[in-house]
Amino acid sequence: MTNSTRMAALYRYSVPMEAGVVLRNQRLKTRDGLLLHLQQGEQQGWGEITPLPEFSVETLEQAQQAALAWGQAWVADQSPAPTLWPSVAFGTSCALAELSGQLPQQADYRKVPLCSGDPDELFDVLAALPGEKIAKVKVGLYEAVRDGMVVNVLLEALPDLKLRLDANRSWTAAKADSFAKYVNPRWRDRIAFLEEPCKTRDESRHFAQSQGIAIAWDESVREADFVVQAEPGVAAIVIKPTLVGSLERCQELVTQAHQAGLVAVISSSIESSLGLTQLARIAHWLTPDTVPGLDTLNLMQAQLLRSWPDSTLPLLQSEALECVWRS
Ligand code: OSB
Ligand code: MG
Repeated sequence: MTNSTRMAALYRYSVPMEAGVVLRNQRLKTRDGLLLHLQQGEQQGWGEITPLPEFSVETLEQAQQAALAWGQAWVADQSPAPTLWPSVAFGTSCALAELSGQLPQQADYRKVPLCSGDPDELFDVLAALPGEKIAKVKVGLYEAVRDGMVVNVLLEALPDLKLRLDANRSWTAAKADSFAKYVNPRWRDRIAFLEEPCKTRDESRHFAQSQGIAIAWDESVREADFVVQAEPGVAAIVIKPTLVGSLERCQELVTQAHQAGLVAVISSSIESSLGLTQLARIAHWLTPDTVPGLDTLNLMQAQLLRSWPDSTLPLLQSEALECVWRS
């Protein structure tokens, strides 16, 4: 065996979720995904391939087939054709970047805590946050008026607080305006951004300009006709690598965002701790000035292979995973 022999393995995992994690129309009982392990000589690299139900275009079965074909070609030292599925492109490119040493070790483990909007809970969470007091609240799940009042109360009660909000395109223009009506104009610049307020991009643009609340693109970033550009009222783009694709594509989006004067936020698609810690490294590498949106580990009941600092969740090793292919 020469020093450069390539070996690979693909593992499948299924980790129970906390009760009540709902994605759009579906309750997520377990998080099911794949971990790819590449070895070449002394080098090795891992990558996570975990399509997100309701968000990814590919199913886990499709991703598994594509990952297997990619792995077989890689081991045979053919240049594997670039894979089409975003989750596979992300996981394979991460494994290669670890193998080659391209992905730096240093990570940004700061959190933007995902909050329910309960002010008492948020007080405790923020008291424990070192540095920048920034939290993320999902809106659009209940009445827009109620969301507006909650946001207003939080900003009024906590003068150092900044908020990221996320409506996941749930509002009509009228609903979005009824939200804004309850947010005191004096606090609006402490909303770092509101992700995708309205059903269409044009409605969201109009909302941002007329209400003086900055918005961010998330879902839009993955649409075929999306172009990264400076626009009035747009502050940021959210990059979810598992949904976007290869590390190279993510780098390109970050560069374009920074050139346009936009913030780029690396964010989770509910990966395991393996993928999440890689996202923290990617964030430190590509977006060192921006706190990434990675507060999803606690939605899961276990960690895989690598632990997130200070997490108390049990850590499972590769022996606990199902090996679906080994070269
Ligand atoms: O809507 O941004 C979303 C996670 C999975 C699927 C969709 C979303 C999310 C998050 C991740 O909100 C956490 C974050 O961005 O801070
Ligand atoms: Mg979002």
